Amino acid sequence: MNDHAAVKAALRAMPIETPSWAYGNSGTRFKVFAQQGVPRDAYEKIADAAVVHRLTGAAPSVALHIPWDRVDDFADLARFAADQGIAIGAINPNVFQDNDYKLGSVCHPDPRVRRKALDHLLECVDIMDATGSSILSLWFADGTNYAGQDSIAARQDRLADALSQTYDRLGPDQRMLVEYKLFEPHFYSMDLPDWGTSYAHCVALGDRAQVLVDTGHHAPGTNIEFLVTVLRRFGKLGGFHFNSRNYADDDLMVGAADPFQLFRIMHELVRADAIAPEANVAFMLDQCHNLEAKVPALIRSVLNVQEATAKALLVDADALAAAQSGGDVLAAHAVLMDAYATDVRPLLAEMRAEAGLDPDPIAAYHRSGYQQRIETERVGGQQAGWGA
Ligand code: LRH
Ligand code: MN
Repeated sequence: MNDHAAVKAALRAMPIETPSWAYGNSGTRFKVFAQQGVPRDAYEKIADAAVVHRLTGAAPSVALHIPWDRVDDFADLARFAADQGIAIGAINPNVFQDNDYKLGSVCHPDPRVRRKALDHLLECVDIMDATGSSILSLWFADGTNYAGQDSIAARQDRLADALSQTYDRLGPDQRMLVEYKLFEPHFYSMDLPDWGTSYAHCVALGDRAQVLVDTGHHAPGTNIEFLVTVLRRFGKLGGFHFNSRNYADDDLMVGAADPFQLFRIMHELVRADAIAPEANVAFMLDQCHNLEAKVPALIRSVLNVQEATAKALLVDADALAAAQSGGDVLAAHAVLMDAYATDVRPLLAEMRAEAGLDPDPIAAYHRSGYQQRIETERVGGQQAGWGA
């Protein structure tokens, strides 16, 4: 069992990347409820992300989404981020909002549309060169709504072709993470519906292509920690888009809807030595704060990941191994439940205090007056959102 010092050391070495789009307005097809103080551009999103890092000490980078975060000078944006104490992380292309992409982007039947989508993916690698990012985070909305609408096999060929051309463009220190999603926005087939399809494409591409697991993208009842363990075993676990859900891709705060599932996932990662930086697993959030204030919601989310990870690091590995090899089902389960039932908040508060941080980042945020300041200052202009 890891002692408290080892738990704190492991958490201090575990960065959690926040998503720029979670700082902007978001909603559902029914309504997007705009919030006061929401950023108007990538610079303001980065300023908010820097506050999350300043208060948690655990969110040193922010992922961008293009074109939502397009700026004239990405190198300048990276310099601004550095001045704020954070870095620009994964670059997410967007080939799901242009009218041309109705029947798909890289899987579209029309080669002209496929070329347009590929050019955007390649442009995003150029942006990675400018920002110093190492991850190209790929998600495709591509799919069909009715049987027969298009050839599933032909679309796979088109997908493989675009992925391979993009892979060839990557620099030596860059990699691509391929995200999958069971359904939405298409409801008969998605061209990357599950971990198996993503895994197969990544194996075909090479070492610098790995699978991105978005925890909201599975069929209800899917044992995510199982697929994570298998992907890790084959060296294809590239990273996560953490969030939580009750029904579909709800994009709620990670650990809110199902904290026990998050703990089980982190437990398998700890067992597989996949927490340490050298494991190169990217821990990223992908959430939408449709009703709640955005910055404190992201602070809460970072804390939720830290709490689940701390509990997982406190699992008595020797007792667990003994019970498992002895076939003692109840004892083995009890070892895990003991760790899960552990209140790790005092340990994490201590870790923050030792790092010169406020033990309670949420209270610190409210005391900072930052929310009032951005609500007062950020008046006028176009609030950031998904622009759908
Ligand atoms: C798709 C997704 C993908 C992003 C988007 C913001 O549902 O998870 O990762 O591009 O959300
Ligand atoms: Mn995602």
